[in-house]
Amino acid sequence: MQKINRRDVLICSVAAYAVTGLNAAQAHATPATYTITIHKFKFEPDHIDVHVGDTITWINQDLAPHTATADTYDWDTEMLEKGQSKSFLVSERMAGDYFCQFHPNMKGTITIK
Ligand SMILES: [Cu+2]
Repeated sequence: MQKINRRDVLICSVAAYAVTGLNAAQAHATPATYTITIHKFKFEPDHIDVHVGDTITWINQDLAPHTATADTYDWDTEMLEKGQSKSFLVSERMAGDYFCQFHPNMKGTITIK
């Protein structure tokens, strides 16, 4: 039986780490965080372009409670009172239109780049 020395094990570990790191870099170089302010019954901005792996935060600055809810109901911030926020890590399923459950005329769109 061949003996495995410590050096071989170390090289193997470093190679595995390098491959993992490369895949992550290809998927998305630098994850970004985007803030959408809910103000005067509008999502500001009402359209954002994001990458999978980015983070979107909704923060409500109105006295009235709001939600950011996918048209498909796949994701939902649920009720945000004044000053409250909710963040989601962007996944493919977040692409598309969303609205406020209390004020359905409030609309926003997420585009995955
Ligand atoms: Cu609302």
